[in-house]
Amino acid sequence: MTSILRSPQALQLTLALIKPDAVAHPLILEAVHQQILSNKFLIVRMRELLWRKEDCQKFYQEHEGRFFYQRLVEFMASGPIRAYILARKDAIQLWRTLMGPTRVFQARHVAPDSIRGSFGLTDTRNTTHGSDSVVSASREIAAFFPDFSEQRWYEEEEPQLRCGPVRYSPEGGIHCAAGAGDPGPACRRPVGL
Ligand code: 3AN
Repeated sequence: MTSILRSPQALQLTLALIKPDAVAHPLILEAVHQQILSNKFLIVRMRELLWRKEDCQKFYQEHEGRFFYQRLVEFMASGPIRAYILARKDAIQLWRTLMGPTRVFQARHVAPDSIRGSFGLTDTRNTTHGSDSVVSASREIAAFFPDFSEQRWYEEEEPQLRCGPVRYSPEGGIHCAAGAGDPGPACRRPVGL
């Protein structure tokens, strides 16, 4: 973890995943992407990947032994997923609110317009994942984006993104600071689709 002091205004980072049930459906995938944009998240990085079962097991190890663990691990390795680093003020809490409750029946009941309330199929196939704390966001971002340095991002990109102007690239699906002549590392780096 970085030890740099952050302004109270600093953007917060979170890891968001779109799970195989949603990536398999282009309209749902696009709808979730649009929810990210319309809720004013900045997309810092994005990639699509196939997850190996061992990586799923490691990621979800806190749930090892629970009745749904095996099912969850098999499912998450069953098809492509999309991973995002999202930035926003209170990104962690806001993304979790947008996702809705873990259990789809509950999501449909108490948060029918949430992502899981709208698109979730079952408690396992529940469309999205989001980090639940600053510590887990750092760990999860590092798991999916090993080349991403949170410290460097806070030093170099965060101030520009926070103070704007910001440009969204529909081709790359990410936001970049648009002020300087140089588009910044996020825009220079090819998106791993
Ligand atoms: P969340 O993703 O809402 O933070 P966690 O971290 O408790 O929820 O659970 C991780 C994942 O495990 C969930 N997204 C869901 O796919 C699966 N899961 C959690 N609880 C259940 C359950 N009772 N039945 C089936 N799958 C579950």
